[in-house]
Amino acid sequence: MHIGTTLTNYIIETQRGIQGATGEFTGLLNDIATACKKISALVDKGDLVGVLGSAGSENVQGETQKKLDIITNEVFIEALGYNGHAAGLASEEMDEICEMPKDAPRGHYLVLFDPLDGSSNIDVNVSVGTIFSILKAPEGVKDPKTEDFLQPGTKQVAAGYCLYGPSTMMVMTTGKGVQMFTLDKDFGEFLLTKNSVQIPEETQEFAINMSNSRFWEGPMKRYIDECLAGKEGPRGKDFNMRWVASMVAEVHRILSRGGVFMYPMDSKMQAKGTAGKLRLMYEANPMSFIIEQAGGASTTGRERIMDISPEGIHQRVPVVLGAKNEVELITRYHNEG
Ligand code: AHM
Ligand code: MG
Repeated sequence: MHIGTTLTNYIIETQRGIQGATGEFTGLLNDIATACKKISALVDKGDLVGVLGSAGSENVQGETQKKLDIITNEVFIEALGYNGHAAGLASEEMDEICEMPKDAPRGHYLVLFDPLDGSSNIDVNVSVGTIFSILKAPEGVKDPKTEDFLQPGTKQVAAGYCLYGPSTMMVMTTGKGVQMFTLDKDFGEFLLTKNSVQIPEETQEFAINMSNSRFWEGPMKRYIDECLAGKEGPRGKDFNMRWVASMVAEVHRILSRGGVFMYPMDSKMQAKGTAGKLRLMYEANPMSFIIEQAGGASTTGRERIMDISPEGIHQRVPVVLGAKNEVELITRYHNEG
């Protein structure tokens, strides 16, 4: 596919390669692109249209919601609920799976999304993003229930994110590599700007919230200590560190110039009875699909993320993803205990 082609053309071409495809998948990805364009416009305008700040409510995770968390969630439901491409929707911002409009036709796909990831960044004008994961509804299921969404990441038919940064970019995979599209705001279309993105296997850059270091488990402490020891340490090279606190921006940097991202398990979470910070269905699985498709790897430290059989729609997991060799080293440290 040539650089500069539209996202719509790209999707139509991709679907042509799938036997028995009906155009529903193309329609669905177009709906997602429409939602992301709307969110991009809202994020761009920010304070001019009064969308910044707290909404004064909490989501199912007990986190304070921003006004934009709620608005962007509605944008997604509006764009995907009525066109007959999705069978069901689930959002990080909603306790239960979304009730689909009674009078609207239904498609065959399940879409899980985090409409505005990294939203703590929105009020300080730092990059945020949308993440989505697409599964097939089980055969014959017209009105999917929560358990129909609980499929391992390996079952995803597509996943992607939209990064609202200096440019708005849509990055996605349908299992045939990773493509990057940039929104041409004059033209109103996402245009292909990078084809078949690959992550270098080696890196000298890591991303982790260092303020949690005293709570980490031994293997994670060991890995970071060795990175920090630099040229004189066992790794024999100096490392650089970045932490945007916006997973979409973090993953995008790794796809663009390499690196490894970690949000590991820690004793603070253990004490609260949670199994990690990031959500398996809305964040970890879609990002793992993209990273693996770009030649990287993704694990909890102990198992491949996409192999996990989900137990709950809002389940959390530890996440280590990025450069293959680094992820393998971190996995080895976890296996050694
Ligand atoms: P959110 O979905 O509530 O925005 O939380 C997810 C975000 C990730 O984008 C980011 O990697 C992480 O939370 C940052 O967490 P912390 O503030 O603990 O560094
Ligand atoms: Mg999130």
